[in-house]
Amino acid sequence: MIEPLTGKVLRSIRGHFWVAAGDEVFHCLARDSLIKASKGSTPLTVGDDVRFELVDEANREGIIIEVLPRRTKLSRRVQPSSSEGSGYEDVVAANVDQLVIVASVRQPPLRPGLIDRYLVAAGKGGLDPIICLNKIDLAQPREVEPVVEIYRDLGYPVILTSARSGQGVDELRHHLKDKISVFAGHSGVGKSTLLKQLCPGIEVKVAEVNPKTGRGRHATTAAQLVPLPEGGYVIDTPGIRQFGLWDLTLEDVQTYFVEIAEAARGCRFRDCSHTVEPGCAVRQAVQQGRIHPQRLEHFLRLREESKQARAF
Ligand SMILES: Nc1nc2c(ncn2[C@@H]2O[C@H](COP(=O)(O)OP(=O)(O)OP(=O)(O)O)[C@@H](O)[C@H]2O)c(=O)[nH]1
Ligand SMILES: [Mg+2]
Ligand SMILES: [Zn+2]
Repeated sequence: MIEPLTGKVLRSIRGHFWVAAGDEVFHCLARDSLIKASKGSTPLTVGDDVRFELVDEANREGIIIEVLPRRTKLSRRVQPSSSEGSGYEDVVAANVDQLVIVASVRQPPLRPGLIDRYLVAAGKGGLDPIICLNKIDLAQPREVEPVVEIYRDLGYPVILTSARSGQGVDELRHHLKDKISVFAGHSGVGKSTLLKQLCPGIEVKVAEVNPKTGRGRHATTAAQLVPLPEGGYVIDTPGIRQFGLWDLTLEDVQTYFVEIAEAARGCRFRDCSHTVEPGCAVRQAVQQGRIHPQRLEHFLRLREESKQARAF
């Protein structure tokens, strides 16, 4: 009997997994018990480290028998099909070091609310966030500057790129070297086009944004892990329409809006809601320009969402 091999899931499509081990890629299925044990969450995802047994060595086919513990994960909430229940957890990628939040400044338009959601998801999942504002060839610098300033002031790396002209791609490459990073964002923001710039010669599908709706066309349909020429990996993911946070608690919202968490320590009331109370240090910081009003708005929105999620 051959010892099981250890490998990394590169791609997962409807119960089929492509697992890299050494220099080879194996096509694997998963043992039924693994699927059952996952209790509705994603049993196996891109980036998972797995143990598998060879079924057919010549054809490089195997069966996954164990998923090793996940170091980090990027999860999202999938809406339930009926109004009952709170949906289920979709683990988009596992064992990733960094979340590259890709947004475009135009076509589709910039949506800072989504950036703030992803920052919470990164914090919860143990990933370091990087914000990549793409398509800067389509905007004036002064349109982008206010957004750059919000996030740089918070200490997050913000990279301005044009996957079309190549501007900023070297800086992005520098941040990705020797790390495992996942690209996430709306459809059409240019995730796959950036990947093409990073890995010349790679074959990935990209599609024009619909000029009528300004929306992407969901060119990428499954996540996949791609090695970078200079070391490290990138996981390209399908664009999302909405990003629901899985298992969002009040504490998460209070922790991962870092500047609000810090200012809140100065509020007169410990359970201050930062809306109407006297002596609210958060609202004061907003008035003094130390916290961006939009961040407080998104904080309040996500806090509401966390309460609703608990109500199920
Ligand atoms: N002007 C301009 N267009 C870009 C840039 N980056 C990507 N595009 C275009 O935007 C469109 C969408 O790009 P994709 O790379 O398919 O976007 P995606 O984020 O991978 O989209 P999904 O796979 O659907 O999630 C394509 O027509 C690209 O050529 C850029 O920096 N500037
Ligand atoms: Mg894509
Ligand atoms: Zn307050």
